[in-house]
Amino acid sequence: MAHLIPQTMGQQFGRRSWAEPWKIKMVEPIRLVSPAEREKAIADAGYNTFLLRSADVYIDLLTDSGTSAMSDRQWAGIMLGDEAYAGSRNFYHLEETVQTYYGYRYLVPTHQGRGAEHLLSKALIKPGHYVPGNMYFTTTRLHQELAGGTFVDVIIDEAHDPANQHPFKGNVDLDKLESLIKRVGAENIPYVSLAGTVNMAGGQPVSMANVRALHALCDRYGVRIYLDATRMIENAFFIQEGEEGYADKSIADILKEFCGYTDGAWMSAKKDHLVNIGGWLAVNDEDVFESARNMVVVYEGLHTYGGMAGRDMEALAIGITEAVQDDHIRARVGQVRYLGELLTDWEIPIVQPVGGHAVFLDAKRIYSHVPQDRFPAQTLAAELYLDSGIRAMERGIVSAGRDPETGDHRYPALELVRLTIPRRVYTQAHMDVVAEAVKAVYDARDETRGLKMVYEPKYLRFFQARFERIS
Ligand code: P71
Repeated sequence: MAHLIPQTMGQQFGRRSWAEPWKIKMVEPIRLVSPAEREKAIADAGYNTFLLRSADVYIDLLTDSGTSAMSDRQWAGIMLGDEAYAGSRNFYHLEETVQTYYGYRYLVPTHQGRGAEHLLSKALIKPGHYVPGNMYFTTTRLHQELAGGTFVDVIIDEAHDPANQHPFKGNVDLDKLESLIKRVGAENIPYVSLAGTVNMAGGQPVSMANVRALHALCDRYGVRIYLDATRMIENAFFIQEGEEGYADKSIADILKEFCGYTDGAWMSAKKDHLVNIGGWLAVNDEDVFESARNMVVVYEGLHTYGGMAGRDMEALAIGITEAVQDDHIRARVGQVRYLGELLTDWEIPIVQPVGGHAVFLDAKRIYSHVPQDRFPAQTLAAELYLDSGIRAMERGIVSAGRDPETGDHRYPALELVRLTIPRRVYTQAHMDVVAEAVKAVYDARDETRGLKMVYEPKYLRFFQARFERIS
């Protein structure tokens, strides 16, 4: 056989390679457990990857939430924690950093994203209200519903089609929004719930043109816009790369301009901000601030820590400044894209274009012979673990839950498995292992029959539901 000359990825694509803007200073050993151990572990977990023990997982792509590697600067910040009950200096550092990069006036810290969702939903939503949004997120919609609101999806239709190549699939469909406003009245819409990027659509971004037009529309009707800024820095990268007029603007400038079209934001700092725990709510409206600041002491902690330790707030403030660096975000999204491009080239159905934080496998197409009420995405996540000890997350019918009115399953158009990439944690070799595992499971797809649900909790069922194999 002729000797093959190996080529780097860069050479294969006819360009010079780029690398991450960091080097590794400390490592956490991981190991692949045996096939028999994996068989037992996933059965014990009721075929639900949320119920696996992480010691049984080899490469953990369950989520990018709280799983990032902190920098040496952030760890140094941990040692600067001011654990005073009230008025910790780390709070003021955090407040100033959020004001600098996001531009909002007032800050309320929370333990994580859903704490902020809870405060905002309670502050603004009244029973009978409608909350339009660019696709639902599980915790966000639940808090809106618990406050008495009804969520209405106003994302563009392209977002529900995994093969559609629209570059800004997170965009709001302004016609859908305007007809909702006309139908229910602006006074029954407390705010538009805008997310950048859109997690459940595949990590898809919102364009600057769209948020600008949304702002103009909402201004006309007197409707506020609140932003789920959880992965907004990743969203800024897509604007810089793909939207006319932004190639020469910094990520920080794009982020600030985008936020300027909104009235406030909530944040799960466990994503973009490179920390393991934390969140916040930031608003411009003094009344909303007053209300949230009063509630935070009931549900989270004093208004200068909101459930975080002083050291957490310091690591978070430093994390924000690292997260908005252009070279950081290029490497982060670049790694996700690398995995996505491998799978695309091998013709494995994934959500296109590849989003910011994850590659989403299209379980509906991969297991086209498994009906949706046999949970194709749940099944695919279990099969991936069985093959290679890789943990992914179902984002389909199990995540969508039941309709509160009818009690039936909601049947979402997207039936996906999310391979979520933690920030600064895995190498290109890990991505290769993952890609090969997906291919092996894909090649064996015809043997799979699906699952049946044998236990279903009332709220956010995907976390704790249990399944059995259909044979
Ligand atoms: C993710 C998570 C964490 C999660 C949450 C629920 C089910 C499974 C996993 C959390 C988000 C998010 C967006 C856009 C608000 C939250 C809540 N995502 N908005 O993707 O993605 O934040 O987890 O800090 O409470 O794995 P929180």
